[in-house]
Order: sequence, then C-alpha cells, then structure tokens
Amino acid sequence: MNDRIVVGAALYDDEGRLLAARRSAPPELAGGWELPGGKVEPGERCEDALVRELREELGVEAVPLERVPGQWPLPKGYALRVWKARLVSGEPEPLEDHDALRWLTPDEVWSVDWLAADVPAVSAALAVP
Ligand code: DCM
Repeated sequence: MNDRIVVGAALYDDEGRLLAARRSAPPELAGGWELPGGKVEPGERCEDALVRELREELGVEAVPLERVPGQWPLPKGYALRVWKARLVSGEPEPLEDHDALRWLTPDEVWSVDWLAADVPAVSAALAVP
C-alpha cells in the first residue's frame, strides 16, 4: 500500500518562504538539502507520517495541504511524495538527521544544493499555486 514511500513537506512560513533542511547523515547524503520528512510506517497514512516526521525532526506542528502531483524515485526502491504544508506552531529546529535549516525566499530556492530526488520535487512544488 504505502510500502516504501518517503513523504516530504514543502513547508511554508507566513511570508511564503520554503523550508530546506541539510542532512547530517548518512555520509553519502550529508551536506545535501532536502524537503523535511521521512519514511511512512506500515499501516500509516502518508499525511499522518508527514505530521509525525515534522514533529520528530523539527519539533513543529504542521498541517498537510494539497499533494504535489508526481512521485520521485529514491534509492532502495523508495519513492518520494510531497505535500505542501503550513506551519501551525513552533520554530523549526534541526533535532534529528539535520545540521542546518534555512527558510528560502522564492529568489533563494535554487541557492542550496538539493539532493537529487528533491530537485524535481521542489520544481513541482513551486508549480503548485
Ligand atoms: N530522502 C530524499 N529526500 C527527501 C527525504 C528523504 O532524498 N526529501 C531520501 C534519503 C534517504 C531516504 O529518502 O535515502 C530515507 O530518508 P530518511 O532516512 O529521512 O528516512
């Protein structure tokens, strides 16, 4: 069902900036920037996984909005699905798996070194009004 799905959030703040998170692990991904998120657990809904991951990784409460059309391949047979999401409360902190966070204005979106799978995912997220 939702086997081997990784969910990511195109998380925006009130000023319309997009959150990017820099991975600290594993070594082959460290230093690359991603949309925060993670693996969907067995029996879990994708949107629930997204809320859980943003809580665990960033310490924030967020609401998933619309799904960004598309799905992007990841290593080991996983696939990345993305939702636009709105920050409800909390200030994101890199609590797990990340060593830096940045809120990117529209002009800055391509100024970070996104992980390969996140490049088309970010493009698709920007295309959703
Ligand atoms: N991943 C990615 N882009 C994201 C989220 C995850 O490329 N926005 C990749 C990194 C790992 C895999 O998905 O290879 C699993 O992520 P995690 O370790 O966060 O569960």
